[in-house]
Amino acid sequence: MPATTYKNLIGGEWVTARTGSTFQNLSPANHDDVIGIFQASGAKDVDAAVTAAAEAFKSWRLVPAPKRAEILYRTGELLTRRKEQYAREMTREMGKVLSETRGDVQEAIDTAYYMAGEGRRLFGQTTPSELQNKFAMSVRMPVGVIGMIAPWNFPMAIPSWKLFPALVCGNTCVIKPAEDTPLSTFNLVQTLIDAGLPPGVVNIVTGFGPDAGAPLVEHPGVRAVSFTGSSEVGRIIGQTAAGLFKPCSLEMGGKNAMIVLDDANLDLALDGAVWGAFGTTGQRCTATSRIIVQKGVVKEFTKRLVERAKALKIGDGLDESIQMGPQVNEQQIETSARYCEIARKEGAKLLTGGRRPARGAFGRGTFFEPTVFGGVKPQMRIAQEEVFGPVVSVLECRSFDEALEIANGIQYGLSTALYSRDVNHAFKAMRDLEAGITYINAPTIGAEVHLPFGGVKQTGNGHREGGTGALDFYTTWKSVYVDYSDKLQ
Ligand code: TXE
Repeated sequence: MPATTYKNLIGGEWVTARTGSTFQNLSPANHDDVIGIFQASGAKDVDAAVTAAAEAFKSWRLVPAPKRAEILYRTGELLTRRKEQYAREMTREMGKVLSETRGDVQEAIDTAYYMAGEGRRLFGQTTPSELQNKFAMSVRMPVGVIGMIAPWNFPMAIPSWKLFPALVCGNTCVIKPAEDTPLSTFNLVQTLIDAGLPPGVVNIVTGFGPDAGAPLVEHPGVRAVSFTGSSEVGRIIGQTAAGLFKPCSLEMGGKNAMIVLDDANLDLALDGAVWGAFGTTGQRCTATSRIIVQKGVVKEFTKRLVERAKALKIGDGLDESIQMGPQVNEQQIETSARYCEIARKEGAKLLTGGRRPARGAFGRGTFFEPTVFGGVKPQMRIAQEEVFGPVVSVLECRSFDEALEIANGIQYGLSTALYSRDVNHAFKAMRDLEAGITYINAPTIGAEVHLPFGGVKQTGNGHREGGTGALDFYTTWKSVYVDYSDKLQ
């Protein structure tokens, strides 16, 4: 069967790119299964999409927020019905196992319902005025056209974190999905359309970062930019947006620490470590990549972690018995292999994995073995830099205070976890770990959509997705004074 060609969505019409170029998207599990042919767009396509979004904004901003919210609610209902189909398509295009892609779609459903609820809140404030017979309030206004640039690791959840709050607040959007996972964005946006979203309110432009992403950031009609991806690209986008005085939300890397103290429930900590390090094949910004283990249990913990890593069944995520799928593309495999080499040279001990599995059953799929390094020191690059693959480091510490120092000794600050039965340690960890998220006796992954998501230090620039914090990015405050004194007071 010939591969399906997907077009850009601009002003409610499906159109080919003005560049005349396309690209093919292949499944990472085998590199034979063609997911589809997508438009390799350029600046002119972006311009057309932004123009359509600006036109749609004129009427969308006037639709009452509870009515906008009804479309999101229906989107949640339709996604629920389509969950299995979309999860399967996501596994094919991105690689992570079915149980996880079902979770990814579920997160979009949860976000749809949560943000639908916000349509009846979007609270502003009333404030006393300094003067008699004068009323003062601050109200939330939509920002305008929002440019969104998405990554591939949560191909439906992350676009939903951006689109749904933006829409309920009355903005219109142009989204550029990651080149590895455009299909899931199409599925999400098609669902919005089926739920009643008017033409032009969401526009999709597919293509590569510098060709389609950069013009979106630079476009004068785009009033704010929301980006999730690498630190390198985040820095470029942040600098461009700053030069244009454009609000910009950046969510980037992590090097997330899990601390395991001598008094921890080791079985629970091991479950958390395996899930945190190898879930999504380690390709989460919240993935557990450093496990800081206290001296008394480090030997036993490491031995059992290696056994668990070796026992993981890897393969095509469409097979329900598979526990870890491929990495998303060749570049990610090369990054994992490169960091394993760096770690070895720095003196870390490779305990298992560290390579692609022998081709055989894996064909041309981009697989990498679950990898554990022991004897890692805090200053080694493997303990400092994001790998974004199934590679985890074990570091030994003598005390809780030393564990905190190691955990905080990095440039990132996204997620952290503490495994301990000591309530004092739990509260100190909550207070002292420099991170946007801290879990106590739970893995570093597992965010819920109604809580703020984001990090400190170089993980981001202070904005939060999820929770009501998202509304702060997608609205701007207007102060309104109503003087009913009939005179200049
Ligand atoms: O990210 P990129 P990649 C990290 C992770 C991973 C690394 C590389 O460490 O190994 O990034 O992944 C678009 N102007 N994360 O190369 O390049 C691009 O088309 C505008 C962490 O996939 O940052 C895509 O849509 N846009 C992360 C998006 O940016 C540009 C999730 C992300 O791609 C652009 C993914 C440009 N100049 C990767 N260049 C997380 N925080 O979860 C690229 N893009």
